[in-house]
Amino acid sequence: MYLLLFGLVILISPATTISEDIPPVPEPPLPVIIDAAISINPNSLNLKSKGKWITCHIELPESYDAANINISTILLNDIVPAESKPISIGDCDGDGLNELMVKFSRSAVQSTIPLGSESADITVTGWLTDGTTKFQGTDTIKIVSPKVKPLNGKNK
Ligand SMILES: [Ca+2]
Repeated sequence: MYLLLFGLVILISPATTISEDIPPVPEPPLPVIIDAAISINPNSLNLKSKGKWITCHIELPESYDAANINISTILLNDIVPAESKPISIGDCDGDGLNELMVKFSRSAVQSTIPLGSESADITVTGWLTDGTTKFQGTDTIKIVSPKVKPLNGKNK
């Protein structure tokens, strides 16, 4: 019992001192994270293709508007930033919710995909202009690797 009381005194006294001397520092608000529907095009990536861009449509849940996405905060697989243009806003699939269309450098996206992958999860994140809401969503794409010739190259 004595030990328990002693412990309580130790626990309580520093906290009391702090609350009297130093005003509490307000913590930055945690982001509100919302799920976005991500659609990557092409959804089959041929590593031999010479295409320059990957196109991505981002649709936010109801009560959010994709027009409020802060373009400069968009990242693909945590690394690749969205190009600042071209962008467009519209409801391509006609479900009443706007999608934001952005583009990413195809070579930069490919560099995030491990060699030999047959498919890859593409995760896109970003912030809304309110500065407190973050969206994230994932699309899975197929990877078409160039055919590798056998080392000895001999035909039977
Ligand atoms: Ca839509």
